[in-house]
Amino acid sequence: MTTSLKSFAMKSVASCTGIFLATAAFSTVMAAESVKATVNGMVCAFCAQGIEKSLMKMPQTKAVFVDLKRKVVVVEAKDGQTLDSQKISAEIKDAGYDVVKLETVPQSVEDIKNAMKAKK
Ligand SMILES: [Cu+2]
Repeated sequence: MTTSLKSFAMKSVASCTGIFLATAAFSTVMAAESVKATVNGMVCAFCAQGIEKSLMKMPQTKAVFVDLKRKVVVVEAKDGQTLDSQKISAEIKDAGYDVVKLETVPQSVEDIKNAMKAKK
């Protein structure tokens, strides 16, 4: 009885360490990459929705975030994928808006949302 309890305890410690190591490796290797665009002409939620839809169609897109007040559109790449910023710019222009600035940032959509919340 005592022996089986001991071996059970050791097993669970081992699996916990395994999960911990896997998580640590995951977060260092998978640095998020997003394209942040400053867009003129977006005035309402429908504009935001339309842009979001067309950008979500790209196979490399993991997430899209549109902030109307700040005129910002953020597209996050799927892990290990690279976004084509020119294609993003073209998609937004095709939808009828003006792209005034494009930059690649080492942040996820979640990171950018949190940073904006912190600034408020
Ligand atoms: Cu609109």
